[in-house]
Amino acid sequence: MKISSRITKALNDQIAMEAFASNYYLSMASWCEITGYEGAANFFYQHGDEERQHMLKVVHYLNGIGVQAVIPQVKQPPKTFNSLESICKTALGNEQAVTRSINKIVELAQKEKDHSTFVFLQWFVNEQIEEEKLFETILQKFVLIGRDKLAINEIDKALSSMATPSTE
Ligand code: OFO
Repeated sequence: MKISSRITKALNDQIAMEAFASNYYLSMASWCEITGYEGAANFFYQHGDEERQHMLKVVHYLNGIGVQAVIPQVKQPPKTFNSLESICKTALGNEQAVTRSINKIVELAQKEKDHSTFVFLQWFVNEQIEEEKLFETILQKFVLIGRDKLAINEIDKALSSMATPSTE
């Protein structure tokens, strides 16, 4: 099957974006672990694994249609963060950027009548709705529970229970 060079490039860029997201969550997890936020560390380690699965989905899609995927160099994410809340805000902002990127490829696939890529991307469209909702829900907890030490401890525990192993 043939897909255009523009779509090939966009999908390879998406591989790089998912790889960076995976590394970014890994850095967040590592900071949480060293800072003593055990629950949040679990959550972000697991989320980093999920992003790697997203990256692999695109790799397999391209290879499956006979277009060799480009495995990117991964940029270094920030090493330190200000607080658990600021991490979650950054995560939401990053997810919104991923949503914009997916939407752009969907629009390109529509424009080029590339039905295969269009259908492939539907999973990502739905996933991004979930991803944004997830971080909005977590951020709401800071408003509802608070930001003092006890509240942060509660939120850390809540994050741990949200760290379910991914099936995707
Ligand atoms: Fe890949 O969903 Fe988050 O970024």
